[in-house]
Amino acid sequence: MKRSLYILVVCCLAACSGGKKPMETPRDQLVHRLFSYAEKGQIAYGHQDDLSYGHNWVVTDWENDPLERSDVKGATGKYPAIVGFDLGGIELGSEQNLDRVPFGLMRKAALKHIERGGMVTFSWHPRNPLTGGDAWDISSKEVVKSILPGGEKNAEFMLWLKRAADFLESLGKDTPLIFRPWHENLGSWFWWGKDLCSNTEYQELFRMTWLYFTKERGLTNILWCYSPNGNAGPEAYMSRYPGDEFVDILGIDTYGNIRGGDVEASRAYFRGEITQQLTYLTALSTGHHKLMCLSETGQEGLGDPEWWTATLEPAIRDYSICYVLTWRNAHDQPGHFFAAWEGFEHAADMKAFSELDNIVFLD
Ligand code: BMA
Repeated sequence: MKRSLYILVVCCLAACSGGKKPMETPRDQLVHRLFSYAEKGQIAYGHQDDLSYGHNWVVTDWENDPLERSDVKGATGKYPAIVGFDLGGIELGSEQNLDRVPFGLMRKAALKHIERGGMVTFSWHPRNPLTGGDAWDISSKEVVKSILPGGEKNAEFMLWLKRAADFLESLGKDTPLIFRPWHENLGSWFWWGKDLCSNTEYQELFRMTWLYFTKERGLTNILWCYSPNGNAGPEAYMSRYPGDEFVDILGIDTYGNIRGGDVEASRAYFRGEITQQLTYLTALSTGHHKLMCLSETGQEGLGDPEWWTATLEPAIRDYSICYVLTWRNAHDQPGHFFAAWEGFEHAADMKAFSELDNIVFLD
């Protein structure tokens, strides 16, 4: 479904909720901000870990660092509208996450970005609670079952949820944020993935997480994003959907790496994939009255010189996604980056993207 119909539905929903105007919470403000992008045909741009490190730098003395550095700012002159962070490691009470970002820095960077007028989103790659391995340890199909109520690891896992909730709560209960747990659930590379637990077990895990954060901890400032890998199609997408009560944003993760060294063919392939996936996501988000986003994307290494303006933007411009987030620029893996930086040979293309009327950066 194209933008005009989507907007009509969203406006009707807004009108129907008329009558007495309740006080707008910071969470409501974030919802309205995201919906207003859809209304205006705009898409907010986000980058994972943007303020904590970049392609060849890392914040070390975070307590004193002004957190002004950003690869995206270096390339475009502007900060991204959204910054993504990952909680992986918080469950063990670690000082830093799986990518060695101190949680103190994460908290400071998230609050700083919000103070600048930006938005924040959190993903989570927790360790495997049954085997002790990492999020990618798929050696057992019993993991989700073991952490659900009645399972041998339930009590321990509730402590993991507590630690994650403690961290998010430390940002302030009035701080609106997006939380995107249990992502890419239709592939089988995480312990909560497709072949690793049943649909029902997955749904119970998502709901249990939501219930703990929302009802037990009162973290009603959170917008919940459900973000499967998008290539599995609409039936699969909904087969693990936890339910409308537990989700605010429908997301998909889809990457566009260069295939077989052929830039043109890769562009066509990515555009085809995005068209197919955002078409069904539009229908679902309209039907379920949800926001939608491209929760993770990017081309590792940006070998397509015009990835931003000739590949990404043409692929997404006709869809009312409220944001698109590209993945991280690792400081310790030279080829693992998804945004330009100052001095990168194709940086001008990302700058041109940042100047488009329909793409929102932080001014
Ligand atoms: C993956 C890679 C890993 C990283 C993980 C969590 O996609 O970037 O290097 O540890 O995300 O951020």
